[in-house]
Amino acid sequence: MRRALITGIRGQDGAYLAKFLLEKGYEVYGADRRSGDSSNWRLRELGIENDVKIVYLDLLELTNVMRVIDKVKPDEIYNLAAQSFVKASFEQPILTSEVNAIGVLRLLEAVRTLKPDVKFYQASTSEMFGKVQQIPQNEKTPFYPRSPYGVAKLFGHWITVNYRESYNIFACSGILFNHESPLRGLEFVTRKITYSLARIKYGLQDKLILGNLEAKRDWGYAPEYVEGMWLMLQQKEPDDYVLATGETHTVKEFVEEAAAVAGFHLEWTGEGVNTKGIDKNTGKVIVEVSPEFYRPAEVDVLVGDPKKAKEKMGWSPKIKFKELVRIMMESDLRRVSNLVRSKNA
Ligand code: NDP
Ligand code: GDR
Repeated sequence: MRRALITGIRGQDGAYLAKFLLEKGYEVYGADRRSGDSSNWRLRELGIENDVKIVYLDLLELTNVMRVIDKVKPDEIYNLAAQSFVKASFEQPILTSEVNAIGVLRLLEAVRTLKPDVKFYQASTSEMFGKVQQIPQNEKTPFYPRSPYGVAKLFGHWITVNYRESYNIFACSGILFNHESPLRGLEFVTRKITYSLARIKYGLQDKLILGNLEAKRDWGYAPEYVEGMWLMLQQKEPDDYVLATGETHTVKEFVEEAAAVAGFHLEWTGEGVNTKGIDKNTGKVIVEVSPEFYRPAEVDVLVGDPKKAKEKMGWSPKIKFKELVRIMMESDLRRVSNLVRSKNA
């Protein structure tokens, strides 16, 4: 039985990857940093809460990381743990770098010392492209990160490449574009949109307040992306791959599509921070913009080219923008409706 260690087990990708690997027959160890709210809700929603073996691991502490690697002796490590919210990285740049940059190095040092034959996956990101030099972006596109998050992840990417080249470790860096799902954290724009619109629909909230509506992202479906992570570690040679859909849409388009699924009849007025989204069914303003949600430096447009992943690993995403929005919006409508029903019961 192959044994996998997943850091970031309580995050979106950790949960989907754990489910995927359990279905493949792996023994799955999930590394939890024991934060105040070590909530199991994602593992519970996927029905695997009791199937994952939890170990305590914080990427900030080298001795802790070493003991876990020594104890678990995994065949594969998926390093998904990170301070993953780009906006917060402007407020916590040092913590973000400790976790997202030096944290990767701590893991790799532990691997080099204790388990050099492990297969290692690093969760890299399209945020490393930042101020885009080329459209679409592929594995050869130059990097120009635009946030402390992106800069720290770039270190994580290069140190992974460096340990592969220096010590012959089977280390892969997956450069993943945004991927979403009903298990996405509420701070990220897609889930914020679908959850807020569902709450507005059921009378629990008046408005959805967003930042930059013009940013463009290449949004895919998380369960398909975790399969791509696993495929990288099953190849003959370690390498780096872009996973993306190849489509890009604005935040505004995401709101429009989600609003339509939720049964609103959205009409826009104004521009920039004065933009308002009015529901024509009721005449009420349901979307507004606030500078509070803008970032000091923005990544304007991301669109990935997943050609290499398709040619070398046979990976290609099936769920594209419209279907993704529908899945997320319908899931949040169900969630909020159940909540309202249980409150009224
Ligand atoms: P989440 O934010 O949902 O999950 C990240 C996890 O990392 C959380 O469970 C968090 O723990 C854990 N974590 C944070 N700090 C530490 C630490 N010091 N030590 C150990 N664990 C820690 O992220 P996603 O699942 O969305 O993303 C997974 C990875 O992929 C991240 O590295 C992210 O940066 C990267 N990525 C994500 C993309 C996406 O679109 N989702 C795209 C490209 C890359 P806790 O639960 O306690 O907060
Ligand atoms: P991102 O995701 O920064 O791409 O990082 P996020 O959903 O936070 O932002 C996407 C875009 O939407 C704009 N935006 C808003 N964002 C948030 N969160 N809240 C708002 O109210 C809002 N209004 C507009 C943002 O400015 C941005 O342009 C995600 C994370 O999962 C990273 O960990 C991962 O590496 C990248 O995706 C790929």
